[in-house]
Amino acid sequence: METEEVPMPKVAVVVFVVKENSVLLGLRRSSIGHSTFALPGGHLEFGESFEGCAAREVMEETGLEIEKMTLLTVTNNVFKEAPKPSHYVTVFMRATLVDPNQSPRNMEPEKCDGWDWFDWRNLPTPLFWPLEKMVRSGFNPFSGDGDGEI
Ligand code: 8DG
Ligand code: MG
Repeated sequence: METEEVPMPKVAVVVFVVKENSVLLGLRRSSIGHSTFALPGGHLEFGESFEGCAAREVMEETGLEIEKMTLLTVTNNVFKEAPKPSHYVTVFMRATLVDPNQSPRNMEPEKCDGWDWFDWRNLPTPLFWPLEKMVRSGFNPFSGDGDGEI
């Protein structure tokens, strides 16, 4: 079909899973952002809520069960350098663990080298550039919800 040839923006939902002062990041193996640290997340499915997508993607990628999902912000990201140029409207959510003692598992090793907790004040490098851009702008996923900025 002719319309399939026209590139379209897609919607992604990604999640700051927070635990104390840390967030969960994984080293990407996908072509977009290969070898950079990124949040768990993926494509919004037809008919899905942001909260539902956040819970599903975090479970699929890390095995973690999350709760208290809230919408933080949305950014517009055009990946011109990717093998196939792509454009994502990225919805950033925040969530906490149902069981704070649960450890992440690397459920999709073809997409990620592994998950770990990183202190927000001491993030690893390089960060996936949409995340890097937010950090540089002063964005803080811990602020504005009563939990206090760190
Ligand atoms: P799916 O097919 O399982 O639904 O998707 P995925 O394979 O898990 O997709 P993804 O690449 O992890 O996420 C989709 C897009 O979201 C990604 O290509 C670009 C955008 N994106 C950002 N920032 C981040 C981020 O920090 N983490 C992730 N995972 N994706 C991000 O703009
Ligand atoms: Mg993903």
